[in-house]
Amino acid sequence: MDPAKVKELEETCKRIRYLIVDTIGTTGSGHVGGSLSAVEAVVTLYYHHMHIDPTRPDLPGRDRFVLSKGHAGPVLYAVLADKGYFDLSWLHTMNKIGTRLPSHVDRTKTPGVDMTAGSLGQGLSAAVGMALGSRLAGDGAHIYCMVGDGEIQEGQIWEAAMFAKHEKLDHLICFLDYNKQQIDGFVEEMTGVGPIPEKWRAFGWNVIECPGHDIAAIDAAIEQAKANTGSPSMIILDTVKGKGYARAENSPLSCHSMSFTKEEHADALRELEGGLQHG
Ligand SMILES: Cc1ncc(C[n+]2csc(CCOP(=O)(O)OP(=O)(O)O)c2C)c(N)n1
Ligand SMILES: [Mg+2]
Repeated sequence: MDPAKVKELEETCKRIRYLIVDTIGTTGSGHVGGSLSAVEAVVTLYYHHMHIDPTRPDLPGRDRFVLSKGHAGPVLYAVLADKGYFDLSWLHTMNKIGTRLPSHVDRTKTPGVDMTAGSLGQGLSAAVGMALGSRLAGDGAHIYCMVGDGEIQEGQIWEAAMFAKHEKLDHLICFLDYNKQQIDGFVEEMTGVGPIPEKWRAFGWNVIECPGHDIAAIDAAIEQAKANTGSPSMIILDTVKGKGYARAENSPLSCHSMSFTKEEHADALRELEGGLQHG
């Protein structure tokens, strides 16, 4: 990726972080930590890699993205709104009565959301099914998925992993948001999931370890995954939970879901607005 594009996407990430925090701040509480840790990967996908059309969310043969860690809805909503799938004003309705943006993603409610998720462990299976379906249809689509590091404690993840390799689903590219925290503690202290790369390799996946907030590195990882044949790919993103918003980033183990007073919301917007390029 050329440096100008990297710079452009870094600016996009700042805008997306602002929208995430504004969305959750307006709602009053929400999943700040795991939304902010995923920003660079979701932005690199949606603004550089995916074959999609915001004016046609149901475009046949489009690439798909399954946000298996469905509680991180705000990152996907911010990206979809910014890309024009729906009006930015929808972000201020998240989780309110009658909204089309529930806190956990729902494909029946939101244009551009490819899969419903929230019950952890299920999304990867859905992505595997999509990848198999796409291969049968011969449409050449790439199916992207993102799981959390706590989420991979779910047994269903490993059933899906085994089947994806068995079927040689090389158009399935998954990200693991390795932010080291889950809802109530550090992942390694709750039920250890390591060594993570070795486990995915043992399941036959093409494993790529990647600094998770580095756009150029994420882009290179996706390129490598796209070039790989005969096995699905797992891109392990070394990330920071709450990245880019000081109150969250500095509150390990309490930024999974945070509440916002009106004052905290205003302070957060001032902090994040400071980094935006104007004009
Ligand atoms: C099956 C299931 N069990 C429990 C939960 C409650 N829950 C929501 S988020 C979360 C922690 C997820 O941690 P991780 O996968 O590491 O996500 P991240 O750190 O990216 O937010 C849990 C336990 C759930 N949504 N689904
Ligand atoms: Mg986590």
